[in-house]
Amino acid sequence: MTILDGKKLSQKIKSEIKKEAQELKKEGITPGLAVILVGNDPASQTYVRMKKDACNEVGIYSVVHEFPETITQKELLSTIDMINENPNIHGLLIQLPLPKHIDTTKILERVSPKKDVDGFHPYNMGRLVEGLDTFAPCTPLGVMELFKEYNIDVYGKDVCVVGASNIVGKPMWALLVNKMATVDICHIATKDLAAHTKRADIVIVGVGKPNLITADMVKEGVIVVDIGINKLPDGKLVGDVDFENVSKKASYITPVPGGVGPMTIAMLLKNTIKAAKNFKEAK
Ligand code: L34
Repeated sequence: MTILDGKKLSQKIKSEIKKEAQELKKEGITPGLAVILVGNDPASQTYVRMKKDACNEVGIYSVVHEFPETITQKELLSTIDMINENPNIHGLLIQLPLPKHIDTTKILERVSPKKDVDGFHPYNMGRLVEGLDTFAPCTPLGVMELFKEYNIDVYGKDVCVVGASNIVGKPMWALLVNKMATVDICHIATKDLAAHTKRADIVIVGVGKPNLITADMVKEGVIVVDIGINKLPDGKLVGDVDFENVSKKASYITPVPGGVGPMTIAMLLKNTIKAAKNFKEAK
């Protein structure tokens, strides 16, 4: 059993990105990222702080726009318009989830597709499905990067993706199908989840339910990617997979923490560099 070590790979990617940021600076462009954070959800605050720290580490300029839970949709839209116009900012992300009174789709559609480093704009999602150059969402992109690092070729493999969200499951499906995997997407209405996971060469799960995937649900030698992040009452961080038992059957498995999470952040940096390069070329 090999651990898919996202923490280690993210460090390696960050050192490459640092060099690219330096190159861009020599050419007169400091890559810049803006993050919009609404409300005071502790997990969102943690992730945004981690994103800012990662930017500092690699030499990407970053600004966090923090707003109270009570911000209106109109105010949020005008902030996005302002950032879209700012030539020093190449990437913009709105940390999710947003408060209930805000129409998330409307907000995400306002982000310039050129600055959409999260890849959540329908324009970029459409390009992703068509296999065109685009910004792919950071979490599924990080999973593909882990596969590449460990020489896992998804061509012709049976992959089961558990979770059909717009930010994880659906873009994960697109990235895998574009690499010629056969992909099952399972979700809350799936009749027999185990029937799907059992026949899969690769199981990728991002639902937010501790111990959803147990050892009896996977085949011997399976590759398991755990995107779930759950905080137990005692403060311990776990994924959606019963790691202790599933790891005994797996050939490769990601840990939580230290698996997909750090890769998400590394891919955000990568997408920001890409946005800055695109900006440079368009000048
Ligand atoms: N717009 N909203 C937008 N983009 C995103 O890409 C995200 N996400 C998800 C929540 N909302 C978002 C993130 O950034 C989840 N997420 C995220 C990012 C990083 C980590 C986890 C989730 C991460 O690095 N986790 C660490 C543990 C961190 C801890 O100690 O809490 C890990 O090792 O898994």
